[in-house]
Amino acid sequence: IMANKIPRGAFIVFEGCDRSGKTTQAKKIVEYLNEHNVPSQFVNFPDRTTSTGQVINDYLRKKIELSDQAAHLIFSANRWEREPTLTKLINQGTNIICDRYSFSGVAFSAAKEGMDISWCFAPEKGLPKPDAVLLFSLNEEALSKREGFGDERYEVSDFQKKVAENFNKIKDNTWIDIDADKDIESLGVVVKDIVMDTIQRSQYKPLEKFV
Ligand code: 2DT
Repeated sequence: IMANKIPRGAFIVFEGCDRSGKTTQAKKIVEYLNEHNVPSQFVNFPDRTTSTGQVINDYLRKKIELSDQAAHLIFSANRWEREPTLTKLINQGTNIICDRYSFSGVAFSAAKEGMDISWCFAPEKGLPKPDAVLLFSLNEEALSKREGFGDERYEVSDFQKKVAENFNKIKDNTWIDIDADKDIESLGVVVKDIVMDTIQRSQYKPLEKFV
């Protein structure tokens, strides 16, 4: 019965605080997969190239102010803007390695006064649910040894601490904790194993949605 079914791509999300190395790892694994003829694409959120993305970019660079709720919903709209393309790519067999997703949306917004997690999660319902979430974490000592933050909104260590706490609140037992306190190569080995395994086990399962 399954004879005609083509394997779909896996949808894998890399989450964590700034400076954890997740972007480097996401790009590196995509390069590796494509070199080995496993069609894969790097995607990141916020996608600053779309129309909502330009507003987000101005907001993060503090060129404009938005209410916390409005900012939150624009980050979510930015994902919905990309959703049709993402779903299509996945169903056609491309693996998506995604640098930040809905969880960053919730963890960052809910780190602000008066923003609660369930309100923040509501507009994410219906978006594709990742097959794996890798949470990159650094302990405080390791974090302090890495180069400093830039000067975008949110790049402040007290705020990042709240974000880290939120990631730990929203994660479930399917998330994979990655201790990011390793060199690029060693971390790459850990990531590769998880990604290959996820691609394998997701191939013939339907892509789920957030409920
Ligand atoms: P980068 O540094 O990765 O470009 O992210 N953010 C991200 C949110 O507040 N909400 C979201 O939905 C997403 C995806 C995290 C820029 C900043 O935007 C934050 C850091």
